[in-house]
Amino acid sequence: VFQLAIWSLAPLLAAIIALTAFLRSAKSIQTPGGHALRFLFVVLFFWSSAQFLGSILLNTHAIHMAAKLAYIGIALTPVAWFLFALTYSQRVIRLSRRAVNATVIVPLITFTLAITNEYHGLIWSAWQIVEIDGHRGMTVSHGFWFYVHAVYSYSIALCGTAILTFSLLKFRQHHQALLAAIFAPLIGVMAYLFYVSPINTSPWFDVTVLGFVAGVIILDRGILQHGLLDRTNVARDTVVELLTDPVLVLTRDGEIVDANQSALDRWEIREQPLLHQDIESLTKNMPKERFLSNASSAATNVEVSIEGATYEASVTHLDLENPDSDVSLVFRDITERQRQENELLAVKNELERMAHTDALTGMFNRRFFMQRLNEEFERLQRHGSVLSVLIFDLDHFKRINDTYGHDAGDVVLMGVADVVNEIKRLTDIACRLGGEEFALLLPETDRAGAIHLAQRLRRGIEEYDYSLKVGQRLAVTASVGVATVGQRSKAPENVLKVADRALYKAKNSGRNMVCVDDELNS
Ligand code: GH3
Ligand code: MG
Ligand code: MG
Repeated sequence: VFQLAIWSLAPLLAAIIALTAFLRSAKSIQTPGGHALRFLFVVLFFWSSAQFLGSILLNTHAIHMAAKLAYIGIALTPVAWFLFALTYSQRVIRLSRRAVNATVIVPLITFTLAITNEYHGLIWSAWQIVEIDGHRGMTVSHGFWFYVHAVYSYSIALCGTAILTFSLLKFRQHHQALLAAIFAPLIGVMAYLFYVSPINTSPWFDVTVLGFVAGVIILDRGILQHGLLDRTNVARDTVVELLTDPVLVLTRDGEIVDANQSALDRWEIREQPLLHQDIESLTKNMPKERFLSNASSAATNVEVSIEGATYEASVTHLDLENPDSDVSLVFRDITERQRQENELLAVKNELERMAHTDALTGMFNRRFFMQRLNEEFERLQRHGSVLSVLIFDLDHFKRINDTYGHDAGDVVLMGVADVVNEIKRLTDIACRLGGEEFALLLPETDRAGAIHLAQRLRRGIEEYDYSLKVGQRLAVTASVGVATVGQRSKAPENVLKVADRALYKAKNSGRNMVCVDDELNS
């Protein structure tokens, strides 16, 4: 019933390897291409085991049957290869389910025709059982459909290889995996060419399937060893792809060589694809050196504006050891954050301004005055020099309010603020202490200077034309108290009290005048 010959070894070996590979590949099922790879092992197993059976059987009918069954594997192997390429490099092209299903139509026809060959001879136009070299086997002439099948198989296998090559080119570090992808089917083709070449003198020495199995195993190793089918790597790849932050990969020359979906969705314009553009076509006026020269093994952040949005780009070398390696940019859109920060800053500035200004006159308020007074004292004690303070209070202001109304009083207060701002120097701090009482802090100003300024102020208030705003001629005057302190003053913080006392004296001495407190030694 059986015959044993050395020729059976090749398909037997192929069947064992394919089966083992299938069983061992159970873990890779989760990774892209994993299903198709297992499918490839299965169809190769069918092919090789059917061929093995055919080579050990003696019964004519059984040999025919084995040859027919082998066709399920022969016809599906190129499709399985194509599907592996397609699903492995999922981002290169996407085919619809229908298109994928359509790829098995020709193999199914081929298999059906092989099974029913007796009725039409479309696969084998003639076959005969011969005995050569003491081995019984089948020799055939091919029918029409066989050539359809052959053309289809080589075309689809070539497509698969092209897709895989293209996808691996994107992972430019993985040369070995790339070579494996190209050589895997080539080994099978070479094995087939050897089988039909004149070098091979035996019609039984068919190593085709073994060649294909070997090719796929090499591919499996090549890809697995370089982590391309490794689950964590694929997971990382998927994470980058799903990340809502745009990610770009640049060469050292600033050419964009990879972009995740988010970057494509955001920046790709139909007429101008993102890939192979210079990064400056995106960043416009920002030179690419900002990214490239800042790239280091530790991520550095570069702020960049692209199409009206502001991003913080985290820049990293892809190969930590090689400063000439590609550079990855992960962009975080900080437009909204920046807008909020600016808004908050504006609010903070406004609050700060409000906290130290008086609403009616726009002068500083008492709080700010006290703060500046303390600062000026500290400076005075460290660096010496001299400092004066004026306090002035409008005379009989109650009467103005009573006679012309509170609003008129307010207008007078604003007029006084105008006078003060007109007269004071830039470094002087003017404030409304409250009511109709004001103070001026005069750094680097001695007693004589302070008195001089106080007199100008008193005259200014008296001469100012409040009628422009109030509508009638008003007599407004003020009394001014002056205090001056030097570095060696015993209690400089008392300067306000001293000035207040001088003011009190001015009020008591008839108003509309400037007084200095005599007890003060500067
Ligand atoms: P003198 O200082 O010369 O002794 O007399 P005076 O009338 O100015 O004295 P007093 O300090 O008693 O009166 C202050 C008045 O200032 C009381 C109040 O009617 C008025 N006043 C205080 N704050 C304001 C303000 O914001 N607007 C207006 N219109 N009046 C104010
Ligand atoms: Mg007053
Ligand atoms: Mg008063």
